[in-house]
Amino acid sequence: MCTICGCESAQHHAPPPGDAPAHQHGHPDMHTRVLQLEQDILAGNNHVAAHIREHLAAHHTLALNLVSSPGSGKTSLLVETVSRLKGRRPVAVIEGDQQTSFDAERIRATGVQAVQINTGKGCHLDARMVHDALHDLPPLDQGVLMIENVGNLVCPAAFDLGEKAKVLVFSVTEGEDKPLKYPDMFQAAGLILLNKCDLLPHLRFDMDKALAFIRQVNPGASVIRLSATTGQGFDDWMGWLEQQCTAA
Ligand SMILES: Nc1nc2c(ncn2[C@@H]2O[C@H](COP(=O)(O)OP(=O)(O)OP(=O)(O)O)[C@@H](O)[C@H]2O)c(=O)[nH]1
Ligand SMILES: [Mg+2]
Repeated sequence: MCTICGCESAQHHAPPPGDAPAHQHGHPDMHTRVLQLEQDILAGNNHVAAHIREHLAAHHTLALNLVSSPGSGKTSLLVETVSRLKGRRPVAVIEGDQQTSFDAERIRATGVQAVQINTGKGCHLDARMVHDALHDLPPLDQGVLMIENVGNLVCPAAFDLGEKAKVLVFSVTEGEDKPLKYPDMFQAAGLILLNKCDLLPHLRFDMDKALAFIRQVNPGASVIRLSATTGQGFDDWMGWLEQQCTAA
């Protein structure tokens, strides 16, 4: 575990370029032991994630892991999405934040069930947390489980939560350079939702450059441009969801 932020991700322990390995602190065996610990943590996480995936497959439930930097619009997107889904399919949300139940309350206001996980000093959800939260939800046969991860473009990339895909919410207010600055997260994403497109007229956001950067790190990723505020692009997003549900 990282003593800086409490995170268990391997990324934190990568040596800075041209520098001594992070966390080595002059002890020859320390780096080896840290790497071994990370491998054990990730192996343990993957074991629980595989169990979750089996459980969800048995119920034909589509699970998506929403990741982004803080404030990109994950909860806003989910509020609009679950409002459209409810009544058509069983749907529930697991919310991850370091503190507060604000996001779960926003989901519950739509009439959809939500479980809030507070990670405290942790900067991402792990499979054990999702596993425990599933005990507080009914089975979602032929339905959808949305998992909103902690806002963070680094650590959540490394942790499998048993989801079908990671959906990356990338808002146009963040700048077009993010795919190259945080390539692990953009590589891990099966779908990228380019959010806050209603603000494009007010921003200097180079759309062509952003799309080229996404292609550079993840040539196979689908990209949907939308706005959680105006609903533009939601037909494409709901269509993608429906396809995934059918496949599940
Ligand atoms: N203009 C505009 N604002 C948006 C859009 N989506 C979200 N916002 C605003 O962006 C802010 C953050 O939205 P949230 O949905 O809370 O973002 P989040 O990713 O869930 O944030 P964290 O959970 O804290 O990481 C809020 O003020 C939203 O109203 C959008 O499509 N357009
Ligand atoms: Mg949120």
